[in-house]
Formats: sequence, structure tokens, C-alpha cells
Amino acid sequence: MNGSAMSGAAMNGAVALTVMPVGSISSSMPALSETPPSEGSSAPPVLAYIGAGSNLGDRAGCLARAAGLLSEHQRVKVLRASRIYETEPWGYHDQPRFLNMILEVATDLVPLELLDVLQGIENALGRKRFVRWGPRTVDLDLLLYDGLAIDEDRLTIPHPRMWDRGFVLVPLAELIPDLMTPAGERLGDLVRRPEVSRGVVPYPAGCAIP
Ligand code: A4P
Ligand code: MG
Repeated sequence: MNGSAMSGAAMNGAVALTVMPVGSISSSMPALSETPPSEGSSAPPVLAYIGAGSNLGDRAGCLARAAGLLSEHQRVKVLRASRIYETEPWGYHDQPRFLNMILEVATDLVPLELLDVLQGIENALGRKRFVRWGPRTVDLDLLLYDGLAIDEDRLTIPHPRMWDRGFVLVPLAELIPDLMTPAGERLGDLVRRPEVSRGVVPYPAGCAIP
């Protein structure tokens, strides 16, 4: 992806997405494509990063099942996973601790198609929406997609709150430490700050991805 403005339209059903490159992200994410793939196309896959969280029931099992369902999708390949972290709840504090991890995937799905897949997996794993930022069996957020910036009703990428959240940044830094933040800081350096990594502790059990 070059740094110049690009007006592209990725179609998903009747909904047009306006996509623009994000210089700081595209320059530090491996550039796999010049434009987002179109729906149903056989465009080359792009890299995307998915944040997974769970704080109800068998938390590690929920993360493993989510990763397994994602890897079963024909057009999504799970390439790498961060380790799992146990994290203090962010936003709504009166709830159990979360387990969080990040998945790196290659996909030729357009962003809204990928969001549909993630929400389908949330529903399959019994996700109920009671309270915003409240407890959930599994939450799958699309954090980054091929260095693109998207701002639509159903989807904002990069995920609008990711830069404030140690439970996203610490595991993401394992996978892409050279990512530059919007403030121009290297992610691997940012997460060394105690205020960023506070309340984010490696969880002993791993997550086997089929
Ligand atoms: N949406 C827009 N952009 C995106 C995106 N990039 N990825 C829309 C995913 N969804 C996106 O999400 C609400 C709507 O956001 C979706 O319908 C989608 O169209 P939701 O999952 O239904 O509801 P939510 O998760 O309760 O709300 P929200 O605002 O997405 O919450 P977050 O940001 O996901 O935060 N603390 C710790 N320690 N660990 C956690 O994992 N998670 C949350 C949830 C709060 N506190 C946490 C954790
Ligand atoms: Mg969410």
C-alpha cells in the first residue's frame, strides 16, 4: 500500500465501504495487497489482526474454540496467535477478569465479511449482549485489516479503542512489535511502560489452535 490517498469501494451486499490507507500502520504491517479484496473474489489474501476476549465460563476453552472455528473457515487462515493473558476488566469493572489473546489471520474476505464471520462465531459460542463492555463468553474484535482505515456504521478499523487498552496492545506487540502507533511510537516500546502493561499478566495455559 503506498501512502497516497486511495478512494476504493469494497462492496458487501448493498453496502459500500470507503477505505483509505493509514500510513503509520500500512508502513509497518506486511503489505500483502494494493487494494482490499472484493467480495467473492480470488484476490490475494491480506493480513488482519483479531482481538479475542472471554470472561465467562471456560474462558481458555472459549478462546480455543473461537480460534478453531475461525481456522475452519475456508477463506481464513490463522497464521499466528499471541500467548493468552489474564487481564483486569476495562470499561465496566464489576465483572470477572478476562482472558485475552490476538490472532493473526490471512484472508481474502472483505472487512465486513470478516466481521460477519467473527459475529457468527460469537453467536455460535453463546455470546449474549447484556451490558456494553460487560461479561461475555467470547468477544472478537477486528483490530487491523491490511493497514486500512474504515469508518462505517458497523465497522471502524483500526478498532477505535485499541490504542487505550493494554489487553490489546501487550499481546499485539508479541506479533507486530514494529507497528507504529498513531502517536508515532513503536508498539514494542509502548508496551514496556508500566501504565500500559498494568493488569495484563501472562496466563499459564496456552491455546492450541487446530
Ligand atoms: N464494531 C465497529 N467496529 C468494530 C470492530 N473493529 N470490530 C461494531 C468489531 N466490532 C466492531 O460490538 C458492538 C458493535 O461494534 C458491533 O455490532 C459491530 O458492528 P459488540 O461486540 O456487540 O459489543 P461490545 O463488545 O460490548 O461493545 P464494544 O464497544 O465493541 O466493546 P469492546 O470494545 O469490544 O470492549 N476488558 C478486558 N480486560 N478485556 C476485554 O476483552 N472487552 C470489552 C469489550 C470491555 N472490557 C474488556 C474487554
Ligand atoms: Mg466487541
